[in-house]
Amino acid sequence: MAAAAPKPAGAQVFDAIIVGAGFSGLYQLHKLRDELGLNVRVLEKGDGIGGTWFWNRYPGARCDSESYYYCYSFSPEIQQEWSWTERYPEHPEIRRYLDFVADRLDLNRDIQLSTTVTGARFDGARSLWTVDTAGGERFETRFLITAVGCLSAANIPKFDGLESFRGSWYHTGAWPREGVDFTGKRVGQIGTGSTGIQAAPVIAAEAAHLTVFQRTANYSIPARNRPMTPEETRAIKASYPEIWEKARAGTNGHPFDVAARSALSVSDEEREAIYEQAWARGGLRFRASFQDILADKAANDTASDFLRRKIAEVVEDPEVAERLTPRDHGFATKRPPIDTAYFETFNRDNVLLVDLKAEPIVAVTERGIRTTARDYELDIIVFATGFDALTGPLLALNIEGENGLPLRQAWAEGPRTYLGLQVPGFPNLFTITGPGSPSVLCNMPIAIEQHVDWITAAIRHLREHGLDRIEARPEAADAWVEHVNEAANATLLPMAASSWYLGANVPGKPRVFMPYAGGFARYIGICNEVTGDGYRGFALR
Ligand code: N01
Repeated sequence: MAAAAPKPAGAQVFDAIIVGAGFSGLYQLHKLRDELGLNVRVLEKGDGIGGTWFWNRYPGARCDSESYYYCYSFSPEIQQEWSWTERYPEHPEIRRYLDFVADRLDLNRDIQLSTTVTGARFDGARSLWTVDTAGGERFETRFLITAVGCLSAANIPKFDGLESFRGSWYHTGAWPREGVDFTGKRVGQIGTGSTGIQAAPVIAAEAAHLTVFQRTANYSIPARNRPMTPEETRAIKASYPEIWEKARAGTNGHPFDVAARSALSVSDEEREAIYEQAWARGGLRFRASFQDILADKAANDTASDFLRRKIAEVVEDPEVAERLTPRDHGFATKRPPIDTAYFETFNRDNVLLVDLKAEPIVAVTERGIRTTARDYELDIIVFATGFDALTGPLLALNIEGENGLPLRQAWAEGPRTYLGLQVPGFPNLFTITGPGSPSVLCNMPIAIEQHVDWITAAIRHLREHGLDRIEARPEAADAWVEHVNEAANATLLPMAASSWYLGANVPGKPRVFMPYAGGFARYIGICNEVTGDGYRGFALR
């Protein structure tokens, strides 16, 4: 390491600044501080740790991955000491888990809460990042690591008249800590993605009336949540090494196999029985029923048809069932939600479905929502309208790289990264689960761990070789972006025109398929190869 340059008055100097104290920031702090001995500060916007789970406290918020593998794998002690209570953890339990980990590893002393990063600039002459915060603090650091999550910049559609609404409104991703009392209220919920599908049944049970404003009908698989039994927990704890091995060897970082058979290789009766079994078991594993559900349109049609029939079976009013039935995209080409009694909710007397394709929203008024057909009077509006995914949280940091190049300008045509880890022109900036990495197509904690381990090893390498800088080469990033596109195009994923994977949910956002769809195991292999080949595609000096 070169000697630290003199600091400007007032700047606090660290070896590494990590932005965000969710799953990724906590683990990155542990690795850099406790393994490499660096002087590290985590800057966190919230007044508590937890990242995604700090902000997403909406009714019904629960992880879609199963609890026993939606957690860290790096510490055998932690996984033996912690026990999950339910098949899918609810948001408070995930926060309790992260608090437990933070206490266990004594992380809190290096986390600065209520600190919003407003800008970061790279000083090429000194190979240092300057980081500014909303509170007027300035930090200097060799390494800047974003741990801001992929789904943390709320997408609040710009409806005319929202400011005139006399009731209250909330975005699910910035839910008030104290909760929202729906008792006796007329509630309007916009959005039927994974979040809206979790929230609607819970809101409907509490509110006087719920109107669900749906733009795109969605598939959903029952979660079939239940308490964990002590026997299950014991068996899981005894087999963690195999569980993690399987998760790393798979496509999506989940510890289950995708069946090797094609949906088209079995008889209609056999296929139906397989889908019925997967439906009864519940959860994201439904898409592992056949290996070609996301690769072959005809195979995908069999799953989509099965799920459409299920909607018709569950929803009593055939017209409502038809409006709830997705016809414009195949199952799992958008992130598949899982639910607890979502379709059943539309059988309730106090729930109304509004099809925004038939009657788009014109404006929010003082009294509610106006569509092209009529006015809906509401006391509360819930925006379950998703996020400016992957790029949004990074662009919000106002990062400027070498020669003052704003990240926003570098990404004007869409994100350009090498391995989703680094951006050319932004030395020593690492983006945990950045665009171009498996990230949101994966079980997040294990994808995060792989990135953090890679970043830690790269920084260790620099230090051991007396180097200051690592930077993605432009030609390596170009080749990677091309590979990310090829990987997406080898699947049916780009077919869903309204998918947030493509940025299609945010008006004006470049339409680029952002996560790496080539599979987690393959991605790990590529990262390891790059390292083994002397950090191929990175410039080190
Ligand atoms: O967001 P979404 P989400 N007018 O973008 C609609 C993760 N997650 O928060 O499809 C009207 O999927 C939009 O309509 P359309 C998971 O990865 C995880 O639900 O764009 N409607 C859609 O219906 C998930 O995929 C978990 O036509 C508008 C909805 O709002 C990701 O987060 C739980 C609109 C947004 O759906 C995001 O899910 C929940 C407009 N102007 C989420 N703009 C767990 O694991 C948007 N919509 C716990």
